[in-house]
Amino acid sequence: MKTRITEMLGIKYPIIQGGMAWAAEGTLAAAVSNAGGLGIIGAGAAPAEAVRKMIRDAKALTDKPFGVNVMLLSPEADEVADVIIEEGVKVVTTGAGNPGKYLAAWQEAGIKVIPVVASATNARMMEKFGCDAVIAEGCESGGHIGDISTMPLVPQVVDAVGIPVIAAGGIGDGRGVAAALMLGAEAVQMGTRFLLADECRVHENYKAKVEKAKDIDAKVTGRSTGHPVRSLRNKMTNKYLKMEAEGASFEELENMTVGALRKAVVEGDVDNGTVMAGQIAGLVNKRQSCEEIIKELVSEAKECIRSVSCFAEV
Ligand code: TUI
Repeated sequence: MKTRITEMLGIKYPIIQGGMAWAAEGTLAAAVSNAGGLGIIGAGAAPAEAVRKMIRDAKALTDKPFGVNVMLLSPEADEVADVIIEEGVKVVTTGAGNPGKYLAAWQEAGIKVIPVVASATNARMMEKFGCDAVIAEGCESGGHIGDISTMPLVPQVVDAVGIPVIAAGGIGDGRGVAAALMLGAEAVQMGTRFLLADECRVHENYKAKVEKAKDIDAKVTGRSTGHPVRSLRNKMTNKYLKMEAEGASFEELENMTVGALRKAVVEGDVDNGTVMAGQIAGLVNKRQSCEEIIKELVSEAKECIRSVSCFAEV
């Protein structure tokens, strides 16, 4: 399964684990990289020194390449950007904004820079800035999302740029991987599936909530505030959506979500916390090691592509 992405990143399979804030630590990233994918540490809003520790944890567990996701809304982003260079990280993905101000320093350090984009226009801009690839993330994803879903987004981004495109949003098994490749993507990024990985250390209550979720359970809060976030339906989303429909103020709504991801991931309060997960959560219900997940994704995707190859003969 060679693509420009596997070649660029030095990985065996075109599978990248999403850099989920709080959930994607050094242990998960190293396990994914050891299994032949690309593991990503999610810096989220963590202080730079905490990110440095996660990077060192990953280095102790793998000699394979791994990446760090910089969440650009984080007040710590400037310091995290420096730590990534100091620690010799090879790949950076960015989310929730424009990474422009960090690009020159990262590129000078030889880091591959792969921003998440939510539109073809944004992808074109990232290519012009000199980014190495883009992740086209559809709004099926968990967490902070854009407006366009994966099926229309990926081919439009593929047509808009010459750099390789990684598809994300709504991909949970080998069928999704095969479909993304059909749309012109050269790798996939998956978050929700890795929440149930043995090496992912989110609270047991969080895992159980993802395991039990149905297709309709992934809701979007914050459309009115300009910070739309997809998470699993619970007491918090019910209250938030009711207040949002009643026209609550930006401050009232934002206050409900401050620290809420940590509450769910670390404390296991999946009623009042934010249980970020994508629309594919309904399909994600197996506890497996990262190695089992990646092996299964690859064999399913291959089987899927073989099963439709008859179309090439007519
Ligand atoms: O970043 C994500 N997903 C995230 S970040 C996050 S942390 C958080 N915690 C609490 C509240 C809010 C966030 C949780 N999930 N995905 C990548 C992503 N980036 N999705 C969409 C975008 C995006 C959107 C607009 C990227 C760029 C963009 O515009 C670029 C520009 O020029 O501003």
